[in-house]
Amino acid sequence: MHAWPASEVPALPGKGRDLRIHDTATGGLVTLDPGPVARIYVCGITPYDATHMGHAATYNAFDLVQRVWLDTKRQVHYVQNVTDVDDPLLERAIRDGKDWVELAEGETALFREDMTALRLLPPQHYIGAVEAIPGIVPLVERLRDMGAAYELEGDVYFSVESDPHFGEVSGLDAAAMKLLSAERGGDPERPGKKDPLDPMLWMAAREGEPSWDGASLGRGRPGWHIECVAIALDHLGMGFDVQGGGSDLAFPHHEMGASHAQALTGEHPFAKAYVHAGMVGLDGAKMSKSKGNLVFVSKLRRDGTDPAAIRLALLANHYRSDWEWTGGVLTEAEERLGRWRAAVSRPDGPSADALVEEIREALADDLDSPAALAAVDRWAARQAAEGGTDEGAPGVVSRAVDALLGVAL
Ligand code: 5CA
Ligand code: ZN
Repeated sequence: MHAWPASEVPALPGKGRDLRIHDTATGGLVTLDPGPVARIYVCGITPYDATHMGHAATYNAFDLVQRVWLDTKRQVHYVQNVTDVDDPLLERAIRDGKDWVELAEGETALFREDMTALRLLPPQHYIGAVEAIPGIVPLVERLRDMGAAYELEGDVYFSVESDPHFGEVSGLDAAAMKLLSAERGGDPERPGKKDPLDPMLWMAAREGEPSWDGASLGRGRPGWHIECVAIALDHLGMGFDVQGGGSDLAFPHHEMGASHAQALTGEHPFAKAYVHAGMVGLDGAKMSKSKGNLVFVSKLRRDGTDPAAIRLALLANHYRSDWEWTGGVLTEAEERLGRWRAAVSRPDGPSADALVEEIREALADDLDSPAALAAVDRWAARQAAEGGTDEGAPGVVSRAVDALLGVAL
């Protein structure tokens, strides 16, 4: 699949700091030490509804990871998937009397537009589940042939006990895992499974549902976790730097994905850090397509909201916190954008050298974007109150805000 156009990232003088970030698997902060090419996989959307503020917040967090890396003069190899066939997508297509392919293509196109408007950097590889099927089938066959997977009434399940590291990503106990598995696409109650937590790798063709040639597996479609594993292994290999997504993906999705990959390769770990963004809520509940309590990026854009203000609203919250979207969050962001634009539109101002370092330091410290915004606020306030004589300063601030925060002033 094609991704979306990249907005240019201005190079800044000097060099950024190495990123220290919270890793779910260790439960603490880790300083990442990527090679000259940092490798990141971020789970993409299931395209059955438009991009909401929760999605945008999560993708914003991983965009910051890349901007910090780029500022350390590394290249970034970024891979994202699109879950363009799965139960929720097929269910929504039936509910709305739509063709599932058209639904997926339409929502993916809208997602690309939203990402472009928000200036979120595109992945180099943007891969759909359907196009990944030829790579998924041999992985499932291999897991089965090595005894890490088994068949149940034509479906194929992964055996979680085949990975000695199973459980290390989320750190949850069996009871918590069982609960979350039932809530998030698993089927712990299905009779005949070796372990209630075992996730499906390949689902045999069902009447009235799309299916593909699965060679020795028979016709069917892939399970959710193996989709991301096949794409990540194909484009990044084992031991890549960051696996990213919202906190609702820590279990089962990232736990199972890590186990699939570790069982397949005998290597550990799948990713060096598992990074999870908090959940954005609306009216006291997690914003979700299934609940329908959504604020869409595309709707705000249609209503004339400046995408830079949407982006500032996301940045005003720390990526790991759970927060509520309100009209007030957006109004505050619009006011801030106005102040910043006024401050950089003057021909000179107070020196911005210290400011660039403050933004760098804030972001390198577990992506503390609220602290970065506060630093720019202080410079803008000084500019408004007393101005300055540094002719380069407004340009430096514009470029730093663009390069490090993705906001065009
Ligand atoms: N296609 C799978 C991943 S392979 C999926 O989870 N798709 S999704 O469309 O449901 O979510 C896309 C991303 O947005 C995931 O990282 C998910 O954790 C994140 N996300 C979903 N809802 C919210 C929310 N309310 N707040 C923050 N992030 C969210
Ligand atoms: Zn995924």
